[in-house]
Amino acid sequence: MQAQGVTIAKADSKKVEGVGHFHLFLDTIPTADNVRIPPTSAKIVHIGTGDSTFTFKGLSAGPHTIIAVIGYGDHSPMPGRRDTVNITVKP
Ligand SMILES: [Cu+2]
Repeated sequence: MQAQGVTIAKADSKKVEGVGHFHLFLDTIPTADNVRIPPTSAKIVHIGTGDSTFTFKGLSAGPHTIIAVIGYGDHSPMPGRRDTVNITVKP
């Protein structure tokens, strides 16, 4: 994943304009821009290390939707900073 105009960094509980980390929502509607992203679960991932890669393992065969949302260090979404990828896992 890449982000333009945003510095990807470790989650540090701070809300600094232009600095954030990736969140992935697997087959799940992302939280609204004014709602803090819930903790990591089977379908919501915070890549709070500042990395830009993540591998979902054990996905069932068939179509899936992953929505990436950049959130600030305090895990609140950056408005308008999201993108969607549709994938199909082969059996
Ligand atoms: Cu987060």
